[in-house]
Amino acid sequence: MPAAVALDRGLISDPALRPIADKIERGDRLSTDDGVALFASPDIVGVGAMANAVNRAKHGDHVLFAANQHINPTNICTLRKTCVFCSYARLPKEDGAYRYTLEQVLEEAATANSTLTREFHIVGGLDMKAGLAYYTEMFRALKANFPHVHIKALTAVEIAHIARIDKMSVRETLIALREAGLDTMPGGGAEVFSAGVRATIADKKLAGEQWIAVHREAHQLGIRSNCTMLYGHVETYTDRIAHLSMLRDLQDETGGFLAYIPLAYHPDNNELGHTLHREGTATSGFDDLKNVAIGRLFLDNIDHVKTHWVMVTPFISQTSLHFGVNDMEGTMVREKIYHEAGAHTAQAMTLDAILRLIRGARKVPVERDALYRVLRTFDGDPSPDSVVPAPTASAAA
Ligand code: V47
Ligand code: SF4
Repeated sequence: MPAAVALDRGLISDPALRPIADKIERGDRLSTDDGVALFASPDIVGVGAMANAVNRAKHGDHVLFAANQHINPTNICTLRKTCVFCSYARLPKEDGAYRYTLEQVLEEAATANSTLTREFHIVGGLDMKAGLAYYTEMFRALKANFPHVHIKALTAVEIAHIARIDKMSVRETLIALREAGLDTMPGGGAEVFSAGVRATIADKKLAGEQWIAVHREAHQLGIRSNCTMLYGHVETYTDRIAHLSMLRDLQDETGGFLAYIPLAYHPDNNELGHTLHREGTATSGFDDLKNVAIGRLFLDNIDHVKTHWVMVTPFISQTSLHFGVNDMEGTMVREKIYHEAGAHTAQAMTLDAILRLIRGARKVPVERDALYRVLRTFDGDPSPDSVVPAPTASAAA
């Protein structure tokens, strides 16, 4: 059951939100109808105020971030033609296709020794030549060379793909990957679980129920994971809430999700963006803020809601800290997936820029590790600053 939270009712102007506010004040769980009503409401201030109150009750003014490095080892993907929202994947012989050798992965990871990096976030395509041995060798070598760095790797879709290639069960695959060094799993590959939406944007991808089943298996083995939702394409409000309900149900069952991250769809260089005539556009700030706020309100059993500044800009990410978010995707090195899809943000953010963003929102930055343990709190704010630097692409941490 969620905790009862006091609200400033004066901030809520839409009468349709009043019964929802009553539930939050009583500590009652929101229904799917409530979730849809939240998305349908134009009262962004009211929705945000409720999410902010719930978030502050859980986390006070603290905003977490972790220094991480993204590694995308292969963009070769068997679903290249059917995930029509993806700009990153290539067929094996297509221009721009790549698969890193172990040496290339280690070379890319090498910056972890001279930066604050404490987490490698490793995801890529469904490459027929990247089976279990490719990843176990990679994880063993990364652990040998960077023993202090946590490995968050492989979406549920990639795990199921490796299991298929190597003719193993998902459970056996997870156990073998864990033995090689996998610590936790990221939340990608979820997109939107609705069968109708999946048939349109990700036909042939692991079904929603199967995505949930892989995470259930991981949680039962003690492997924690994240969860996501890709919003802003063809999905309806009902689809979004059905998706969040499936995540909430699994969390009730296992408690294995660490964080929820809504992912804003980027329409450049992919077939879906072209079909929808959306190239060069982005999701609206209104929808970006609604998605984090409703994630916070509906997913009452997931502690952390994370904003991904690469996708929504550092400026929306900063504002989202007052709309229910308590966690920021940290300093990152060389992200590729959204930059192929038209994200114009930098590919890395310095520690100083992250601190300024968080402090600029009058919040307290807290560095965490990959399992959300606090590493250091950046107390005090010498100069609360309304001027936020645009992050530079040049340096990480
Ligand atoms: O599953 C692909 C998305 C996801 C596009 O767990 C796109 O901490 C927008 O899940 N526009 C992978 N999104 C990334 C991911 C993630 C990111 C940050 C943190 C964590 C975490 C997980 O990227 C894919 C898909 O949903 N994606 N193409 C696109 N054109
Ligand atoms: Fe492949 Fe993932 Fe892109 Fe789909 S979203 S084509 S599975 S890399």
